[in-house]
This record gives sequence, C-alpha cells and structure tokens, in this order.
Amino acid sequence: MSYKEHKDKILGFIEEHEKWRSSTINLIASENITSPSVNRAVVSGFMHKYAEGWPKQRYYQGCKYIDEVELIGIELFCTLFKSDFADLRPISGTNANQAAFFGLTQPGDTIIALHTSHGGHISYMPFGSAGMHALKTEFWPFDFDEFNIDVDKAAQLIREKKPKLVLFGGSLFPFPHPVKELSEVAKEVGAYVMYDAAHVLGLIAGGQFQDPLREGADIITSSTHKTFPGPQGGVILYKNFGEDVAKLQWAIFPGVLSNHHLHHMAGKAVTAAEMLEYGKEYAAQIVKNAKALAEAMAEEGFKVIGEDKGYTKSHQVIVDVSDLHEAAGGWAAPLLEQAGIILNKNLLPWDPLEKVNTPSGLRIGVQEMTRVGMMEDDMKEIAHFFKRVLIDREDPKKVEKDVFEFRRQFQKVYYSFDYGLPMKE
Ligand code: DSN
Repeated sequence: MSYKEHKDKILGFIEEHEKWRSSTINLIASENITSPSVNRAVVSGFMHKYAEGWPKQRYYQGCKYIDEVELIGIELFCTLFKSDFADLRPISGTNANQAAFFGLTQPGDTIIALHTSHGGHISYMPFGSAGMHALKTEFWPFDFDEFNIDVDKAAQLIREKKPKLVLFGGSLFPFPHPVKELSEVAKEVGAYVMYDAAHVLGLIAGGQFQDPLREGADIITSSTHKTFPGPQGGVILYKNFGEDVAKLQWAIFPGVLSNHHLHHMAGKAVTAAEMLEYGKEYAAQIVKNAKALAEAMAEEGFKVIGEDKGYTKSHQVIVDVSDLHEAAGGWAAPLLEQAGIILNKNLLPWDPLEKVNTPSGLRIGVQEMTRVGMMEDDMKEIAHFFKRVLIDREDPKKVEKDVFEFRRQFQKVYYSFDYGLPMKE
C-alpha cells in the first residue's frame, strides 16, 4: 500500500466511525458530543500554535488573539462556577489532578480518595498519578447500602491519618459526596479539600448535583468532555487559598505542561458560554432522563442500583447484570454493541478486583443522548432495547436495525447557540 493509500484509509476509517457512532445510542458515561461552534473552535488555526505561560505574558510571539480568547474563557469559567480562579490549560482531567497533587502536596504526604473498585479514578491510586508523586493514598470507607462514602468512618480516618489533602469525586458517581460533612473535619487537620468533578462538571454548571466550592472544597479539578459538553481537555477551578495559589499555578505551568492545547482551550471557552446560556436546562434534563431510564430499566426487569434513593442524582444509571450471565458485564457490553448500544462494563463496589473483565455492572450515562434531544419517553424506548438484547436474547443484529431507525431522529446538538433548546423546534 502506498503512503497516500494509508492516508486515505485513515480518513476513511474516521468517516466510518462518525457514520457508525452517530447511528448508535451512546451511553458511555464519560463522553459527550460537541456543538458545531465548538467544532469550529477546535479545528482552527489555534491547533498548531504555541503560547506557553499566561495571556499577555507569553514566551512566544504571535499570541494576541489567543490571549483574548483565553482571557474570555477564564472569565466565563469563573462566572459559571463562581470561582476566584479558572485555569483552562490542563489537557485532561488526569493532567489537572497531577497539577493539583504537585502544587498542593509533597512526596510522602498522605491523601484520602475513593478506591477504584468503589468508583475512584486511576489517578488517585498508588499505580497512578498520586503514587507517581510518591503520595500515600488512604481510601474512603465505603458504605455499600448508601453507595457512598461512610461519613462517620471517614471523619475518623481523617482525624487518625491527618492527610495533606482529601479528594472527593470519581468515575462511578450516582450520588453527591458528603463534601459539606467532611470538609470541616478536613480543615481541622489542615487538609486541602479537592473535588474531582470530571463526571459531573456539567451538572454543577447547571445547578444540579452539588456545589463543591460552596460546600467547603478549595479546588475543583475536572475533564471538560463528560456532562460538561466540551472538547477533550481539563480545567482547574479554585478559591483564593493564599500563598499556595502560586505553588499550584507553578505546578500547572511549567510543572505538568509546557504548551497547552490552544484549540481545545478555545473549544472549552465556547462551551462555557453555551453552558451559561443553556446549562440550567441541559443539566436538569440530564438528571430527569437518568431517573426515567433507571425507572424504565427496573420496570423491564433489570436490577438497578439505588432504588431506595431514587436510583440516581447524576447522569449515571448503574445496573447489576450478574444474575443474567456468569460473565455479566463482560458478556452484556459487547452484545449491546452488536445491537448499536455503546456503554462500558463496570466493577461494582462489592466485586473482587479479579473480576475486572467480567464485572457485575454496566455503567450508563445519558448526557450525550440528552444533548441530541432525547426526553424521558425516549428513555423508555432505550430500556426496551436493553430488554430485547439482554433478557429476551433477541438477535442483536435485528435489534440494531431498530436502534439505528430510532437514533436517526436525533442528529442535532441542542443546548447550543447553533440549535438552541430541543423543545423550541
Ligand atoms: N476513565 C474515565 C471514565 O470513564 O470515567 C475517566 O477518565
């Protein structure tokens, strides 16, 4: 094959991917879809330029328009999240966490965070960014019944371990964490309170779920492409917590970054404007859809986590499929993919780590399907597709035809300046 043929093949696969994924029901809880305006910002002349440092104090010439965009972006994020500072430079959520660890802790310090098997992110772990900075991670005691951090035992752990930093948030995150209850205890021992909002940033922006900075958090780290519907990237939002602010800023640049990704920075800024305009409606509809899907899944006969707590307060619905097949999520997720439903298998808190490839759970997120205009009734249709594949064991290829037909109606990206709100059509 010639090099040109390789190039054609690559572009061809991208086209196939776009055609396929826009025909499927995407329920990956950590993804979303960007608006045409954000796409324009990303595929732009910002994508191959350098701008190290602060706006107006760059180490490179040629940044006068880049500076203007970054300054607008910072202002929009500070307004949206009512934070003293916003830094749009981190290029991912993990990169934002790394910067916070570097800026606010020293090697050898103790932090407390959620274990991956309870829904924590790999960056908190001894084998992840925390461990690479020689931090010792203690884990939040987890209450299986509440599907949340055990407040009393956690308070005891903070007092006993006297960590430098406590970290809330995670990747399996249906219910708000007890930030308010535990921040005061963290302050008693002089610990920073950090909140990883990667999954729920868009909900926080729209006034749903919880408000970490008002509940006692000093700093929010996040990715920008889950419920917050921006391009892949990261952000740090923080209060003015005194002299360590400079340490954090130094950790971001030049600590964990040289040049930031300017096109993604511009895309994040446009998304912040979208969320200031439409975020309230978007976040409210996400939570309504998640609840509607959970209820419909339970009615179809699935074991949905959190029934006594209304199933979910976020974009996530967690289903235990261990009674349907011995390989559980490891069986269900690929079968659903054949039927045009994309999601991921997930360990549930009580699963042993050896079950990582055959975990009990499926993690479902409704934020992307909400963005293309789906409402509560559409969630019932989705629950029924699940039943046809996993309970009735219909041929997934037959279900896929109906999924593609259903999904064809939802091709616009709403809650954006390009298409407005879905109900206005
Ligand atoms: N691993 C991602 C998730 O799916 O939650 C977060 O980085």
